[in-house]
Amino acid sequence: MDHDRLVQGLREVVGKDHVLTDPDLRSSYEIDWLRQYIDDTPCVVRPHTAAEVAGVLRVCGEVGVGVVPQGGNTGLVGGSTPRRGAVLLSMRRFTDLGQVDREAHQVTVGAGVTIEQLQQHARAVGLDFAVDWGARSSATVGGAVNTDAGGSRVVRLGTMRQQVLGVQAVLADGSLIDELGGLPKNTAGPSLSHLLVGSEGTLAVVTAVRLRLVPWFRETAASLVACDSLMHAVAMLPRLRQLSSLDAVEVLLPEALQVACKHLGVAPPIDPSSAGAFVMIDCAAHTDPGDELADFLASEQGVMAVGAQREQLFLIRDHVTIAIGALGKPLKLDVAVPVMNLDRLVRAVRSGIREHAPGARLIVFGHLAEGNLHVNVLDAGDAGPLLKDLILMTAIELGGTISAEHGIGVAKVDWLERLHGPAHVAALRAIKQALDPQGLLNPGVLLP
Ligand code: 2HG
Ligand code: ZN
Repeated sequence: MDHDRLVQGLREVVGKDHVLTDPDLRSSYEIDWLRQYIDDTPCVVRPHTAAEVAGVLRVCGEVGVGVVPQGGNTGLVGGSTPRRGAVLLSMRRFTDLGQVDREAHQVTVGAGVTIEQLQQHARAVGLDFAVDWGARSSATVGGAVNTDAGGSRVVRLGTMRQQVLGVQAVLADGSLIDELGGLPKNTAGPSLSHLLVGSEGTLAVVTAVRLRLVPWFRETAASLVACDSLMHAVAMLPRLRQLSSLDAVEVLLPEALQVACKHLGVAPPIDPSSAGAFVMIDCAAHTDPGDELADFLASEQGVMAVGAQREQLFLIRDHVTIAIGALGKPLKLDVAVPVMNLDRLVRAVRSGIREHAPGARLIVFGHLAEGNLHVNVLDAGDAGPLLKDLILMTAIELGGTISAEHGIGVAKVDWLERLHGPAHVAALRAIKQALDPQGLLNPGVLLP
């Protein structure tokens, strides 16, 4: 690779202030927030228009160097940190917040807008954005589109895929796709925008997104419910789903509740060892949903609802990842299975750990309604790779997936074909080859 030609070419496209070659300036882009994935990049380039992205791709194509797009750098699977000498393409300058279209309940925003900025922008006119999770203040819309982010409100409002009406994106050859028209009905052929949702930066660079907005439910009521087992928690779902104000159903197994409270230095709302699973139910509506939630809790046999402030519950929930990260580098997996199989999944994981890494610490939490568990194993030692395979293969065998919301990144490429089968992966490969024959975009991610 001709380093000088690369840097000079990129400077001509974005200006010299936006090509960072100094190691001190590059360093925060070269490592993810949980310090799991680290590598060097020759430079960080920070365009701020789609035309500049096209210019960056042209220069990188000419020099023959890959491009890793990065948003808020909150990913958990190594999908947006540099590798293989690729240029790091930071999308954080795409911060345009379009005017909210109140008639259509839609807005167009730049890929570098954070989820929190988007929520605030929508709330300023009485609307809201549907997808929400703990990293909202750093995670960007572009990253969320590329991973098909989910978070806590999927039970009511769906994942990122259901919010995206269309995208503007630059293809590897520098051409532009523009589907920002926002038509809810448009059957003129397959949607290229939706092909890009979940494509993890391997097919195009998303620069702007047209998004659906939802009503802002200002009245809320939440409860932490202690269940004797995970099975019992799952058994609540049919009746829970009947609640018209149901907004989120999160689950924390005792260890998760314990580590988050300890990290925050707060007393747990209930003794973590007193139950087998804790379910956080969040209700939201235009009028106080407290009665609806209270009626549900009163009629549900054998559960104990803990009186706690909603803010406190969310604080605890949003800190589980950070608390685990402070204890070490976990084996971190994001799997989902049909809810009826959740208990079998956890049993298999526990027995695998007992057999192969008895000293390891298992911390499980996640999104109950989607059967999505975050399986974190601390101190797995040499058994890490074996446990990873065991957990991912168990999820597949139970009819589930190896990634529910974090993506494949570099962490799970080896399991993609085992999940989808050869025909599916061959089709994905053919699409990649057609759109990015040089393999410029996010090399090493998603496809084996
Ligand atoms: C969450 O639900 C995130 O908080 C992070 O998806 C999950 O740390 C994890 O494993
Ligand atoms: Zn999650």
